[in-house]
Amino acid sequence: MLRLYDNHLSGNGYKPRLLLAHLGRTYERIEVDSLKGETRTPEFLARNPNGRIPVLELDDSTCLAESNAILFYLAEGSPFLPADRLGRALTLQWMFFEQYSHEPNIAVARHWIQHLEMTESQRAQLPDRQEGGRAALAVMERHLGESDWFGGDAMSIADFALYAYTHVADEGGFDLGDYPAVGAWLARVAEQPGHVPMNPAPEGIVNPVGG
Ligand SMILES: N[C@@H](CCC(=O)N[C@@H](CS)C(=O)NCC(=O)O)C(=O)O
Repeated sequence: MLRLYDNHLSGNGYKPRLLLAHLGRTYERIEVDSLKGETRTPEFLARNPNGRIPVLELDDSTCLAESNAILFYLAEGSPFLPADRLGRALTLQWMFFEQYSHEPNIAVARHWIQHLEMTESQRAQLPDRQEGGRAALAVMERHLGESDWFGGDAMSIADFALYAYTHVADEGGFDLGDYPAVGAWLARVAEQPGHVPMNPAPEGIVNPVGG
């Protein structure tokens, strides 16, 4: 059975949880608490030398890290990964945008504000991160003025990748009211059959066969 090493507060962990829910795949969910050092133990580093969740462990014990690589792996052959060459490349384009321009600003601002006692250095960097986050939201707003989805004509893993931290961006000090097309897209993603919320994330076996 697939096993997902995850943390219930993590948007990066939510990405595969959301896709697995849409796919109706059974998996075992293991909660890992980085604040207790559980991502840096020798056992965990053997699964991901980069010491971060999410990690997907396959039936043969192969471990796959990086949320967007996990999405790409799981979506193969499903409607959430376009079949055509350009559609796949556009999907990846938005997933790389998420990792370079969106997550390091929006997720990091949220993490600092919500889950940590900020250090002086983090407090000093926060306005720059928030400015970078607003720039990323503006890029999304512009795209959504012309298209309902990221990466193609239908919802794809690019939408899951971007949804994870956009829908909680207010927790990082972002006002989503400034981005009406982003707000409409968030509602569109959330109303799709198979959607699950980020919290509370279930523990143990999820989507059991016949369950
Ligand atoms: N680029 C990675 C980022 C993963 C990441 O930053 N994970 C955080 C939780 S959201 C983590 O495990 N941090 C624990 C640590 O740094 O020890 C991905 O998309 O999976």
